[in-house]
Amino acid sequence: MKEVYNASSITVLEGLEAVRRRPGMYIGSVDYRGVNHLMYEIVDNAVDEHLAGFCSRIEVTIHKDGSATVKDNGRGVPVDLHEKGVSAERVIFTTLHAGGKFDSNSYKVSGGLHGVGSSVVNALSEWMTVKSSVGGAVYADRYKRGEPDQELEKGMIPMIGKSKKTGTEISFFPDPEIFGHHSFKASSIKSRLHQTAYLNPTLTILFVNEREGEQESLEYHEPEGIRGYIKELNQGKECVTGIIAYSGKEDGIEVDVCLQFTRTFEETILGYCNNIYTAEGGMHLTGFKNRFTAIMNSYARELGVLKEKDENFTGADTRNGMTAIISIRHPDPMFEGQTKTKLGSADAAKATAAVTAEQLPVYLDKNLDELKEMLKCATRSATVRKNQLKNKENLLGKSKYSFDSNGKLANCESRDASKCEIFIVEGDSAGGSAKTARNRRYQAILPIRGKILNVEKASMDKVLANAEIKTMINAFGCGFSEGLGNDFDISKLRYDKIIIMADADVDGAHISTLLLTFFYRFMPELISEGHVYIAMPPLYKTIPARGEAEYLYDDEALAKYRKSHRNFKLQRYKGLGEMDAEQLWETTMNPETRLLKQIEIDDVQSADQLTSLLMGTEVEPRRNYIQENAVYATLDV
Ligand code: TSJ
Repeated sequence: MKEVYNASSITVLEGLEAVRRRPGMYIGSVDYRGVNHLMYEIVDNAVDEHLAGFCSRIEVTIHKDGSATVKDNGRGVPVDLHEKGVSAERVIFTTLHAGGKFDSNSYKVSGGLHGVGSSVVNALSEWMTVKSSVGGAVYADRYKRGEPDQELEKGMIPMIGKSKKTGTEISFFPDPEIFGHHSFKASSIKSRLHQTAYLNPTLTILFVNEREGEQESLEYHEPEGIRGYIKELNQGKECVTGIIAYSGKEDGIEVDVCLQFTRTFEETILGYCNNIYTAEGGMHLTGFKNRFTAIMNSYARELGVLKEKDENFTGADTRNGMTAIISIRHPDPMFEGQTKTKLGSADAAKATAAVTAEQLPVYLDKNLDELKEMLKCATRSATVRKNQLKNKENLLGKSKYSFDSNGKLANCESRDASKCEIFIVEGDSAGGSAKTARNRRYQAILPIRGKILNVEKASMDKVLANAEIKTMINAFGCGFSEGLGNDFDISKLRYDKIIIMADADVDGAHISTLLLTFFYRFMPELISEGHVYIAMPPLYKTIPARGEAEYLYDDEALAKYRKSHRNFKLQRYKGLGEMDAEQLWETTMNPETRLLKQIEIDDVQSADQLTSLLMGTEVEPRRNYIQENAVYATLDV
């Protein structure tokens, strides 16, 4: 072996070993989400350089071979000699948690793995190359599975050229020994890059995908900032106010707030701290919400919307219909919670409250009509809330514990929830076949007809009055939650898997989207805990003169099959209803052979994308999902 290590490299190797031995500890998981994590960590370092004020452009490329390159026009990773006479670059890429030591800016600003660092990505990459352009020269270094792959002269990494520009270019290949066949999921990367662009209005991010069948090049630049993000979030909804935006600084904490009310019963508040999405919320949201409630109640009394005898609006009342983004920059944030995505710093609450108290009334005093619309939203919520208990009793009634409200559910025999599945099947005909085909011990069938109500548009009362939805709530057994109350208890869920089974056409995709929207709004834990799946029925069955029949899932697979087979009959399935019970079992229900797509929150968040994905207009992404989830399918036994 080459002697490329000095005395301190033993601990370095131990560190990298630890990362490779327990990758989940550092990046969460080793499926495509882990692969994407690597990308985010690298990109976040470039975003930090932007936040430090030295980088305006980041280019992200996914290459044909599955590697990636991230390039910025910042100052370039430092290459000068550092401790023990080794280039700073070496230390950065081989030492766990090296990041902070090199940060000259006052705070660690970006997100990702909260500074776990480029050395983790390096350790989990089959290879990584680093190019740093600084001081008129370009320097290059390379690694294999985190270990340096070239010798240094006097501790310096070699100069490979000259450049008037500065910047950093990192390429890496996620190690198949760690990630198996999993690869980057472009849709998630794109949505995250777009989000980063919204949060950094002077940054431009270029995304290039060179992978076969996915080729595209996109530029994200959002000079309107989070205001533009609110526009995107509220696209297609009826807005009852303009976009209310204000900013301020308190105790060294910068606060940006943007909000708008829509005519819905939804509350969507996204919080960020130093560009990190705080999925579990935290103090910045608490401060904003508390002050917002107080301000609205005080206006409501002033304007006579609430009379003396009336109770105050609840916080949830005042946020009914609100879409908001609260983004703060904190010099030393404290993250808590299960996934370290909850902001614990108490001074953040003080800051968002103070800035809101100072700025929001300035806008509302000037826009009285919008204020009145906001108070109407609160009033509607209060009315529903007051009727809610009564409504719930009336609508779900005593049938809450009886299993089926309209007799269509064919339940399974087992009461062992960990083994039970429920198929929600589009159409009575397919529902009938599914009932015949199923393993009745563990598989329940709930046929639904036509299109269930669109819960994004309908009001609470209507949603709860809908027969299909009532049946689902009753069947699942775990209640539901919504903006105005929370009865949901996932421990009561009667099925481990909720499997949506719809045709691979426009209508089928629409039904799936509506169902997912319903789960997302009213039982989000079902999705976040991984209980929701979509069955992927095949489009074709080939029956060759010799050899075994095969099921094909898209046109591309058929084209490929045609190349290697001549003499065969082809059966095309137009819909689930056309399959007999045996075919339905074999292709779509048998845990040994079926393909399931496990739904994740980010699939549902971009419902538009989901619809086109499910419709199969984009063949390649659909096939990727199927391949990705072929693993789930085989693990599904
Ligand atoms: F993750 C990573 F380390 F691999 C990485 C770092 C990846 C990418 C795409 C970019 C970067 C990066 C790091 N871009 N820019 C920098 N900047 C610095 O590391 C840097 C440069 C100069 C100074 C200074 O104080 O002079 C300080 C820093 C942190």
